[in-house]
Amino acid sequence: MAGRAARRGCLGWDFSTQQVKVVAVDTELNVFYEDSVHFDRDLPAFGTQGGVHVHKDKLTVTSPVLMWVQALDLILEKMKASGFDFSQVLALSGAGQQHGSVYWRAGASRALTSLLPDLPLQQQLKDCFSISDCPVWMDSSTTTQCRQLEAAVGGALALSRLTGSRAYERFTGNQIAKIHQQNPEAYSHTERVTLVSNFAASLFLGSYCPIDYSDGSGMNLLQIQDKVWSQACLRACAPHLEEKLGPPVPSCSVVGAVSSYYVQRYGFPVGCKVVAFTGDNPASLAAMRLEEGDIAVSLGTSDTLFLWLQEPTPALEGHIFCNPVDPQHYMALLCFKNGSLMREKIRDECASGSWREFSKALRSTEMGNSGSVGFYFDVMEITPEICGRHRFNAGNAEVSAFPGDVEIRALIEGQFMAKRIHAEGLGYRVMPKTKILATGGASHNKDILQVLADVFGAPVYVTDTANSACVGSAYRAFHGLAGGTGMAFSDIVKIAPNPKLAATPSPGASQAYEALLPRYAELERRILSQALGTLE
Ligand code: 5FX
Repeated sequence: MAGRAARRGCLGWDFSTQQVKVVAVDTELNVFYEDSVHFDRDLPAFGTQGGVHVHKDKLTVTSPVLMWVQALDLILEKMKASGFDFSQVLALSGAGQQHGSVYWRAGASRALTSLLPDLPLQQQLKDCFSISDCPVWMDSSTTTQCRQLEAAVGGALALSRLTGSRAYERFTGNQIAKIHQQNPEAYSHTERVTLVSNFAASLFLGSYCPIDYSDGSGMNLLQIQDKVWSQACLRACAPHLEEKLGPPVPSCSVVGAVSSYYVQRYGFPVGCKVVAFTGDNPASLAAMRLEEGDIAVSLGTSDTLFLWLQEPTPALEGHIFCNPVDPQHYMALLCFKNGSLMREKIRDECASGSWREFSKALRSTEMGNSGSVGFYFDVMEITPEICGRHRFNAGNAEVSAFPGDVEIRALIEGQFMAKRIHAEGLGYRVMPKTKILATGGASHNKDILQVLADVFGAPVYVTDTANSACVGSAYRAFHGLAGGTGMAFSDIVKIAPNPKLAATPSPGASQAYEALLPRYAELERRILSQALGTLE
């Protein structure tokens, strides 16, 4: 314990959907302490499932704000009880589930700035919120508000060009609009609206912390190029919103020092810096140390792509956020719903449920699958909005079935071609220095990763992303400590352990996919237009 207690470092927090987590990272960038408070298990009085309440309409999903406050009390007490030496904390930062919003009642600022060190936060902040159940990212009840917002700015694409995304139900502007429309009194009694990320940062600062550019990009309110609130979007969502949000700040800003509450109650050093908190996805990008031209692929239940972009072209799908570690650049997020569940289904159907057989099929078939292309969307896909299975032979004729090994390669090639095509649709280009970072269940399968390397024509590395939002937050705290905007993040994190190389492109890969990629894109358009019934 003594050795651990003496380590100087930064804390990285994650206020995620199901728990609050913290890691402590030392100056060599090694994680030396981890702790968590799990909402359902450790705070059962709030009665959440998976950290949320799903309401009767099945669309409204909220979390109690006081559960988050109490979780912070609890985790700090746990750390203290375990002997964690807060006096060695140089700086802290954190992440929050994206899009969720917290409504601070008029007068809350006073309570926040005058916290008494002998009482828990929860006791002192219990009357500080005008809405007790905060809408979170799983909420999808704001379709009306989405259409209103898009109409107000000239359509979905116009909104995407302005804010990085078309209107999404979970995006905060639409959530705020719903609260203003359905609960105008609570809205008018709100002096400040924060995201989950800057709500958590405000607890540490003991005053309102600004929204950072990167998490602010998940609101349908921020002009991602100019980094200012869009007056048209603010107007369309709710009155007096600009003053309730406060001006946004670069993600690597030092926003102040921890409140004296933490100094006196837990022994944090006076002046311990707080670096702006951001969203969990931007924080994970920081943990993976993505750089320009890199792409991270999380191969889980659904597949997610993070991209580092210099010049984004916002589209009707995916999200462009301001980059959390470099304010001149951007990141993109793309979700593909048919990920591992689809791979497992085809494994069961075509490889007797065996990954070994599945891999054998990938090895025994050729890059490009002799022209056979497949789309496998058993559940309605997000990117693009297509459902069903569609198979095409080399002559672009739709066929009803493929031999098992062809089916397996068509699935994996199709999944990765879709990722490349949709990433390119947002302005991404593979560069000579591009790295692909793979994480998640399927990243353990070398043969799947080989197809990924071949389709993108870039080396694939595997990386462990356990606690990535926390670790990325701790890295960001070091970055803020070293000067933030004036210092390259990559210089700060270069001593962190490197990801492991798992696959390099096979000879001839770029030729094999050069022709196949546009064909895949064309066939996708064909299926989409058939689905829309617009094909003559
Ligand atoms: C991203 O847009 C999301 O909605 C989720 O990944 C949340 O950030 C999860 F916390």
